[in-house]
Amino acid sequence: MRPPRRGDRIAFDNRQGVVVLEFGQPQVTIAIVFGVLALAIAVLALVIATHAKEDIPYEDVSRKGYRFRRPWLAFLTALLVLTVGTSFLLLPYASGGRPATVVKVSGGQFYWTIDPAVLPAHEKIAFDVTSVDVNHGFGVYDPDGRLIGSVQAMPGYVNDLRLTFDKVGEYRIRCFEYCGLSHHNMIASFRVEEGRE
Ligand SMILES: [Cu+2]
Repeated sequence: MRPPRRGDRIAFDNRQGVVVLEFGQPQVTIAIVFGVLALAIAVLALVIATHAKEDIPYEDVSRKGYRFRRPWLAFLTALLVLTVGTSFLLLPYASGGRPATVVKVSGGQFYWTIDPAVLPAHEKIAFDVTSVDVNHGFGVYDPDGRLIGSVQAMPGYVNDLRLTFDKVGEYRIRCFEYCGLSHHNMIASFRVEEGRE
């Protein structure tokens, strides 16, 4: 196989963890909405610029503007309370009792220890994550290579990550925090199996 040259197309394999943007994904929707809004604002500015004929007294403009300010402030306040309030319901922090299965995870330069390394499917599992030296990042990938959870592994602290696995198979761990020369080699795995034992 010849070495790649400029202008070559590089084919990414989706299973390698590279996400291909497609319609229906939130990033694409956000890009379209943002683009349409930006275009609308640009057209509005153009219309205003071409239709402006003469100066309007400042008092006329400010009177109209101030009438609008109070309801606008009320609207923004309501929106803020609603969005912040809703986000509190969706906080991804551990809640409820301690799950039956607790996995001890420890990161070190440059390895992971995971005990136990075979876990039951369909039940909540607590990962007690810590580090023996520097900060590491505990990132969990499902058998399809999708990131499903992560938490910092910090020396002197135990961080609690709770996950429920619905797919059986091999789950991969990758380090998420640059921790030294062999950081990229900090790959480990555990298995998820149907039922207990
Ligand atoms: Cu690392």
